Amino acid sequence: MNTRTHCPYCALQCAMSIESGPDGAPTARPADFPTNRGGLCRKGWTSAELLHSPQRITRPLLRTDRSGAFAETDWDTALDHVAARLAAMRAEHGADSVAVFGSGGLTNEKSYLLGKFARLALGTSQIDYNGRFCMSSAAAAGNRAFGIDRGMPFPLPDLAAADTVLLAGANPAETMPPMMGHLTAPRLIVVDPRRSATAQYALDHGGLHLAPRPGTDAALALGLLHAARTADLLDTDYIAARTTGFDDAWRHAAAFWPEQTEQVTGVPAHRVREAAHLLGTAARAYVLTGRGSEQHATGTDTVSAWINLALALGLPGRDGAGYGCITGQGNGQGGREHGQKADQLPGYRKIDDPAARAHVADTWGVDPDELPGPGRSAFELLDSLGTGDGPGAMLLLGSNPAVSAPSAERVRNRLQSLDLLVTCDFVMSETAAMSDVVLPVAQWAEEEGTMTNLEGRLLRRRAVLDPPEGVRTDLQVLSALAVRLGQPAARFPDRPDAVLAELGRASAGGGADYAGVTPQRLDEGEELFWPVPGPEAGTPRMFLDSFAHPDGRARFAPVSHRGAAERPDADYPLYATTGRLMGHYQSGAQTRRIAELDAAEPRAYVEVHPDTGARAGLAEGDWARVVSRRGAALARIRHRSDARTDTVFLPFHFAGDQAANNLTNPALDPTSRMPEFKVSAVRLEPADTAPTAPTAPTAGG
Ligand SMILES: Nc1nc2c(c(=O)[nH]1)N[C@H]1C(S)=C(S)[C@@H](COP(=O)(O)OP(=O)(O)OC[C@H]3O[C@@H](n4cnc5c(=O)[nH]c(N)nc54)[C@H](O)[C@@H]3O)O[C@H]1N2
Ligand SMILES: Nc1nc2c(c(=O)[nH]1)N[C@H]1C(S)=C(S)[C@@H](COP(=O)(O)OP(=O)(O)OC[C@H]3O[C@@H](n4cnc5c(=O)[nH]c(N)nc54)[C@H](O)[C@@H]3O)O[C@H]1N2
Ligand code: SF4
Ligand SMILES: [Mo]
Repeated sequence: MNTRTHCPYCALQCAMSIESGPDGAPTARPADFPTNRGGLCRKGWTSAELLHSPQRITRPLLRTDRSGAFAETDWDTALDHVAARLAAMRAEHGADSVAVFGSGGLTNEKSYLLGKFARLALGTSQIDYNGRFCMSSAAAAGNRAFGIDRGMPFPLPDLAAADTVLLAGANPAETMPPMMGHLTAPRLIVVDPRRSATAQYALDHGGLHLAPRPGTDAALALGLLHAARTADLLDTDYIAARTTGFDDAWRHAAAFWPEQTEQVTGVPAHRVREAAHLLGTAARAYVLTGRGSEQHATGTDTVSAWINLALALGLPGRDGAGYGCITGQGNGQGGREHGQKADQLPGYRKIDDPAARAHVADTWGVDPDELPGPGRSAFELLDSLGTGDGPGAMLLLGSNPAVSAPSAERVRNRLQSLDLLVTCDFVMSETAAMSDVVLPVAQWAEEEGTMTNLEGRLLRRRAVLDPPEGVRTDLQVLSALAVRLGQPAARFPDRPDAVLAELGRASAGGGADYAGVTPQRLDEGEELFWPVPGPEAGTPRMFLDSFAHPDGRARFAPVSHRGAAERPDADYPLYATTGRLMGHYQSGAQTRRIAELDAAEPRAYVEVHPDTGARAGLAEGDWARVVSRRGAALARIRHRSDARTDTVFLPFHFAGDQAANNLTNPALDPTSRMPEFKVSAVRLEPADTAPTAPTAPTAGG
């Protein structure tokens, strides 16, 4: 049996080995790999605990009455029940009455098979996934500028040779700690309304922290472009030779001279000039964006504004320079390529492109007319559930939207109104706890699969343990359901290698081409960055010769600053922004069940400037109600004297009445359909009660 695999959590996909601890229980240890170089964060170190947690679900759970308790059942009963209910729903209300919700945490094989399951076994167009909440704005802006979306078009270790790196809305010191080993550039510029751990690191190492008002990054990027041009720092040869559209883009930036930029963003004009100088005079510079810049109703244009800056300085497609978006979930990159998205077929193909439909239908052995068209985006899909228009049943893998979706109370009501909710999970997440059927699945270290990390690097997660008895893999569940829904078994293989081989064929010739990826090549340690169209080497650095648009040029986007969908006013005078802590992952479904992580941060808190707290009559440690137009979250006051006085910050890892998403605004970006997780207008009030919700529901309740 192998011992080496990769972490279950984020897109860095740190390598680890699973060893037998002193008590015989599996324990994770770091292993060497180019992204983590023998490091792990706290979540990685403790990740093996969930493999043998008493909170693990190991039997299918079923209930016929949503208000009643779950009963354990056998697999045949559970799968027969689910297939019969789905088939009945489809017969009565049509194929689109059944929805599928997937995840950027799923392996490439699962993502691919899930998309195929939706389109063929269910015939539904109603599939989307949680990556819509994560990567969609950066993906849309990357496609627009470069003609293809590979978040980081260069290997991470390239960053070590940089002179200047600008990080906009990313906090890797907490979200990807081993990545800090690559961020050794003498000048780090961190753009974050908060003095995040990464911003503090930059200040401690001779860099800059620019702290704009939440939702004003586009203005700051335009201002930096303005300042760089005024100081004659633009790469005019590159602009002429490798891009189109500069003049139109410049027309929007022309209004953002540094003093005007200060007005809109609050970043002092001299800091704007200083940052432009550091970036523009560096021989090797990178611009990187994270969710802080992207999770806005203007996220696509905001990322475009950052890319415009990078293009004007001549960075993308040059060795030792570039633009990249820092992908989030374990398979945030691969998960957005192989057909879980509402508008997509495998290989990053568009579902409304006749040639793409013909290629994929041919691989699947069906007529192109059998493939449904595009469906609804994640929030729109969740918001339509159980309404007259929307699906009445949903199958969900790898997400916990009862906690992580915007305006979560509204989403919980929609989930509650479904006729049938089926969740595949290994723990009783808040969403699983609302389901009719919970199917217990294997965890990362118990099954084989490939992932595509934040650099577009393919890697193989190996099974290092057997799953507990009674547990099946997601692929086995999808295959068994497909057969019960009348599909030929050969069309839904449940062996990961067979699915990968088919994925390779389906993606061949597409943007994200995996045709040449094989388990053998990965096992032999070959470094494969997509596209990998055949037996030749992959593509570690993209765009060195040309961009992926037909004319080979990158495109400036003519974008301006629009600002947040909701601004503070007399009733809701503060900005609330949300994000992550080092010790919890996402909705917390996994990490709140790990003793050490739960003990470190067991409850929600809200970071406030002491003066802001005092104005609301709140002191350090008090329980506050943070109230927006959507709802309220309970959180304990945590003072930060370095915080902006107009902005509070809440981590979104907690559930029930401590869920930050009770507040958040589902205003969607017009292009990417990304919700505005990073800006809500709120007020603070003393809470009259401490929270009531259990932080972690257990099996059965
Ligand atoms: N510990 C931990 N690590 C994780 C995860 C986790 O849940 N926990 N999740 C993984 C996933 S899926 C993702 S997507 C990544 C996300 O990784 P990051 O993007 O680093 O994470 P966030 O904390 O969401 O946001 C980063 C920063 O954006 C700032 N911000 C808020 N509003 C604005 C704004 O208007 N402008 C700017 N410039 N910044 C703003 C926040 O203060 C925050 O410090 O992390 C991955 N790694
Ligand atoms: N306010 C606010 N909200 C946010 C964000 C924010 O910054 N602020 N960030 C957004 C972002 S970037 C993201 S990525 C989302 C993430 O939020 P979610 O989509 O809720 O992701 P997780 O919490 O990771 O939920 C994963 C669930 O699937 C299970 N799971 C894990 N792996 C597998 C698997 O292989 N198979 C199956 N069947 N189940 C599995 C886990 O046990 C867990 O219950 O949250 C978004 N929500
Ligand atoms: S940085 Fe990401 S991949 Fe690495 S150990 Fe932490 S959670 Fe796992
Ligand atoms: Mo994410």
